[in-house]
Amino acid sequence: MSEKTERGNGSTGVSRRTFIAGTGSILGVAALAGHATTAQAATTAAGPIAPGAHVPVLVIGTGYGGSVTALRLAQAGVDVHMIEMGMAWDTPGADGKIFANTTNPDNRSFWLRTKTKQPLSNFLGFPIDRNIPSYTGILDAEDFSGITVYQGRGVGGGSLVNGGMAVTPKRENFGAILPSVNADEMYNTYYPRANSGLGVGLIDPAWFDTTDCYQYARVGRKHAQRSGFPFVFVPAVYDWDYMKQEAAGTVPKSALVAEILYGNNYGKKSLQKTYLAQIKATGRVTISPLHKVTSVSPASGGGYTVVIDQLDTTGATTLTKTVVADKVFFSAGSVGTSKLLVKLKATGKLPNLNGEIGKGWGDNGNVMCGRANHLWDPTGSLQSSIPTGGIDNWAAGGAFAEVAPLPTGIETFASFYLTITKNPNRAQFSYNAATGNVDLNWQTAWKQPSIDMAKSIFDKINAKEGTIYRTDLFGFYKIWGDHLTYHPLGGAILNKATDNYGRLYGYTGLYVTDGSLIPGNTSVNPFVTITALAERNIEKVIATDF
Ligand code: FAE
Repeated sequence: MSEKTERGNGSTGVSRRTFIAGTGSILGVAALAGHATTAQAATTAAGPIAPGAHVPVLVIGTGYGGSVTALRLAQAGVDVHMIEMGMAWDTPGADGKIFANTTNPDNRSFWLRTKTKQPLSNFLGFPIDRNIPSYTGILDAEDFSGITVYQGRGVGGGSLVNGGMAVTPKRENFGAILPSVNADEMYNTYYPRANSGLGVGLIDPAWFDTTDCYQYARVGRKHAQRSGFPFVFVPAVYDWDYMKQEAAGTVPKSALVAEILYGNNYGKKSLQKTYLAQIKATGRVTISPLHKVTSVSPASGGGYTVVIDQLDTTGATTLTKTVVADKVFFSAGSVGTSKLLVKLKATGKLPNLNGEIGKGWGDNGNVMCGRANHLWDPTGSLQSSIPTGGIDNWAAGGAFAEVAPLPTGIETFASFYLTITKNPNRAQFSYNAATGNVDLNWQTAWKQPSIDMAKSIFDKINAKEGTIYRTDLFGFYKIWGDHLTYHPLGGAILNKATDNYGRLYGYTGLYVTDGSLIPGNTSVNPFVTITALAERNIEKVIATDF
């Protein structure tokens, strides 16, 4: 058994250990969280993947698609190696916390940036980004020509950084989300399995109605309902009992001290506490953090040659490893998987991938805005970082708006929203031979349909309430946050680039399991659908391909 500890060069001196080395580090996270996980004693005893290794299954990425895949394979008796470019996030920094706070970003906050790139970039018109030491931090703000795509980096993928909103789409919308998938199977079997595996739960409505920390959401509900829009409670993967204890002051706080975007130290049930804890308990899975897959190609004796760069916390490659895997699962997220596949096809490593690779990418119609409320409508200086309600105008206006927090610690009189819209625009990834990079041809102007759909809600609310849009949150006199997405989807669409279960066309033993399978929109927040689809696909693949 090997254990490896690397000390970062950043100000907090965060270190990381391989989660698979039998260190009990996931249990350590649970202990910090002050509540139990499903993890049993660690039985796996292995370090990062060894150069020259020959493994039965290699999974690229440790987000939702990758974690579901690895767990179900391991439970079926298959040994799995997971490769993750980000850090393990299992060891506290000098401040005693694993994750940095949103209001005080440090080196842990961003993936290889010297200045933060906060989604909400301004306050009162002034830029709020600040310099930080470059480090393999947790949130990647990946810039393409017309859009910045936010993604989680580390063991747990997007579950480390996201808002935890765990939404199953309405059944009547499912046919437009995944047209080739049997909806009965999804709603009877795989959505329930995903919700249970993720630990999804709903806030106690009575507590919602009285607690200070959801004053902002109650104002959002009041304004929605006065304009005739349905307000719906949104389930989440937060331990709601823990949040009540946070409010009572009896446990260390995370949602109630604005932890979001850069990780959550206690109450959120990220994959570390759910699927990854179960994975650890199987004893059949090893995870190599700070390892980045750069190439996959057919091996001469069968299977696939996989090239992996081992990184240090400056992002530099310290060792390049070549291994062979009988089967490879691409679970690097919509952007990560699409970039890999597009490059591998264009550079002749996987030339038989079909012409659908890189196509059908969408932003889930994300657009942000704020509204300025009257002085008699305060939204509260204490705001839980976990959103718990939304305004549903999907059928009439193509928009589902989360009532989001603005947890600044002071009264802002602002209502803030992330709206998911039925934006029809789809972009394509393509290989740029001159730079060696993969580009995305999204254009900022393609957000206009999203803005129009969001306005179907907020123009009406503003008219009813006699209020106006905030113009100071995304620049100087700029209403719409139309430069970003949190929800990248597509690039290797199910039943187009792959068969109807994620097997890549053109090769045997190559699979896609993540958000790149979904054609650009889920009508709600995507991770429950990504998880449920991965559950469905891996069940079929285990039954037929192993
Ligand atoms: P993902 O979770 O991104 O995992 C992919 C993993 O692969 C990452 O850990 C990568 O570091 C790793 N990787 C990439 N390339 C490589 C490579 N070459 N070699 C090795 N490893 C690699 O993929 N969704 C919701 O449903 N509700 C929310 O409330 C919500 N809030 C969000 C808030 C923020 C700020 C962000 C950024 C996202 C949010 N999302 C939310 C989106 C959600 O986290 C996202 O859809 C899923 O994480 C995507 O899951 P995948 O399995 O596709």
